[in-house]
Amino acid sequence: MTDPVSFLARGRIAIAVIDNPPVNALSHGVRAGLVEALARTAADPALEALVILCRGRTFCAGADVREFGRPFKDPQLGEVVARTEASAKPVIAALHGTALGGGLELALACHFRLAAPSTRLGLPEVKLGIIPGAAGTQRLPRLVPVRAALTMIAEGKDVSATEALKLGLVDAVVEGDLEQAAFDFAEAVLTERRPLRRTGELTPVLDDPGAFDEFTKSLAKKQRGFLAPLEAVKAVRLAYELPFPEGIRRENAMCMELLNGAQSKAQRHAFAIERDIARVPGLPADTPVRAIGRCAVVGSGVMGRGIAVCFANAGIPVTILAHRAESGAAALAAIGKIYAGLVGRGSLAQAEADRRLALITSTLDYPDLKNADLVVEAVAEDLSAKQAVFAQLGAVARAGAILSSNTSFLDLNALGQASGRPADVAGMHFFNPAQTMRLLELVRTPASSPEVVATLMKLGKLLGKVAVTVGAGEGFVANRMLSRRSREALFMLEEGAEPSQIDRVLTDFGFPLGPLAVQDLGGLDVVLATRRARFAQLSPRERSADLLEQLTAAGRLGQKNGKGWYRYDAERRPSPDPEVAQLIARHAAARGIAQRTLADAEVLERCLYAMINEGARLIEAGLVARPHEIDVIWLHGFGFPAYRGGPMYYADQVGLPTVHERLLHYAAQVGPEYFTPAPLLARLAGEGRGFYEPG
Ligand code: T1G
Repeated sequence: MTDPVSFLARGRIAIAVIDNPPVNALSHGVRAGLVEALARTAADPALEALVILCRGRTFCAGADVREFGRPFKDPQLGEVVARTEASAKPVIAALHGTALGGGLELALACHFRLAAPSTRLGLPEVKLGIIPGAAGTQRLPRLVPVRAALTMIAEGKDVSATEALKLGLVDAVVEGDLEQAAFDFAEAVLTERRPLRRTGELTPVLDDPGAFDEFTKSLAKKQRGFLAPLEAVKAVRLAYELPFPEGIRRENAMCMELLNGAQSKAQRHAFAIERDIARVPGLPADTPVRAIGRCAVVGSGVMGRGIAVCFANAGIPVTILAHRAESGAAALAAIGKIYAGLVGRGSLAQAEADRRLALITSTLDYPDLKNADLVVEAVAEDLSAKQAVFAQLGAVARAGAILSSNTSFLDLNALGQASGRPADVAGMHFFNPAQTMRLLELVRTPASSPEVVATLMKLGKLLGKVAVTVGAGEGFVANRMLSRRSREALFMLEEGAEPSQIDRVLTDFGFPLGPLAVQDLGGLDVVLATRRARFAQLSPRERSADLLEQLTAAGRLGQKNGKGWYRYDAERRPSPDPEVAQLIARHAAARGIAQRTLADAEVLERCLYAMINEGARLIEAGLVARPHEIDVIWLHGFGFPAYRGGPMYYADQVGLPTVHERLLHYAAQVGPEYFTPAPLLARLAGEGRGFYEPG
């Protein structure tokens, strides 16, 4: 392992070059190398300034998350930044890529900072469940207004180089050769005898005292249940109240407490597994991928439009095949509205919106898809309709084109057969709205070629999605586990729980919305259609639990028409509806189901453990390779709170012996067909292991 920090001199300018792929994390070797570079610069009278820069794609992107969870080896980052700022000779940071976390903290301790135009600068520690721990919360407020500091630190939002220049966070944005620019800047600092500006010696100006309360209130809502954002507000406030040395001591103590806490461990787990799933077990890393230069979407409905926008956003031309001219025109108009909304909200420049819109065309004719490298079918969830589409695609698509379906549960093997080229077929299950939901379930059949899987995984990342490869079982993974939670919610409603109790228990757990509010949001008619499609698999009690049929028959479709499980006011605020309570009571009475009061713990356990048990079955069946994919799906597709790590990680924290015991309890109470522990779960519980330590 070569030293990750090399030290060289150009005349009177020393240069410390960090080269620690993939993101120049501030691992122990980098920290030690920086301390040595500072010492050598100080000791050599011929050297009068030090430039710190990085090779590769980015300046230091933070502390090395792989070192977390065990004692940090000296020199710790706090010492490195302190020595940097204390240097008697000017230290200049040359930033590019993503200067994040400890990387930005290192730069803040430098006396001057330059940035390449595309640099992003941030302190995203709260996303890992911690706060900056190397004086970031104390130095940043000494350079930028308090609201900017709170946005960057408590919300974890990064800023561009241009914004950083405006804020006073960097001294210059430099085009061209960054190293040369940094060298020239250092020479100028010496020639002009510029005084060293030590950030820690600056006095922060509290330009908006009300910001702390405002951020605390908004974060308590937006980041409900997360500890770190609120701690970050407190730490920033200390910068204005305490002397710098005391402020950094308090900050570091707060950071370490969070680092050792359950929330950060879960959020670091979430960070790690989101990257682990990019390596699909059994798929060699060097599997060839196919070029995807042109796409097509069959179907001009909501999902087809959203999928087309995903491709255009990634700069890929896309043709929408509509079945009627007016629906093609309607789709393009709707997509125009999507982009107009982004421009209106300031999220996208008009020129960029126009560029992306120009990439999207529509047609009525299948032969127009003959040059597509990938076609995604997004017609109605009707197997015969989809089979007809795949038969057409199999006839017109060019050899080697990938044929995909957005189906959320129908049989992809049948679609592969219909196409006549099953090796080129796999599912791309987008989540509504496709253009914003990050989760993408890539569904492989036994016939799907490895190239197709590798190509779609790479494309998923290009689309900015969290792409998860799963097998083509009933309901795949996401909806298969969701259906178990929905089943238990229906059963508990029949037994006496109210919609508001079920939703409160799950939102108190950390979900943004409860299961029934989610159904109202998506539309009870949509949920009913999925139920009907799965009807053959339902047990007699599930079929008899036809509350959705009754609600939709009573004209209750959810938020879309103001009433579903709840009644909604003009601002779509929900309130319990006595009509629903009466409907459920009549339903239960007609089926002779005794009513009782259910404890919140039962509501939570039946919803979560039914899902976890199904997750274990999915792993046993080989429909997912590991618990990683399951947790990523639930974290990114269904709002499972990141500070709990995902259902399978959460089960490990509860302890599988406990989960196993509760499953046996509910198997006796609700029925063995619903809660008999999956053999994998029973085995791991018996051996005292977890899903993440299968041995
Ligand atoms: N430490 C170690 N490895 C890291 C890493 C890190 N901080 N960041 C990324 N990697 C690895 C990642 O696991 C993956 O590895 C590869 O780099 C590419 O990552 C004291 C304590 C930088 C924007 O929170 O946001 O500093 O899977 O797939 O999409 O206050 O990674 O290839 O083997 O994400 O181009 C603060 C976290 C740390 C930044 C690049 N810093 N990283 O995104 O690539 S805490 C962060 C990111 C801290 C101090 C505190 C992103 C990225 P592999 P990738 P990307």
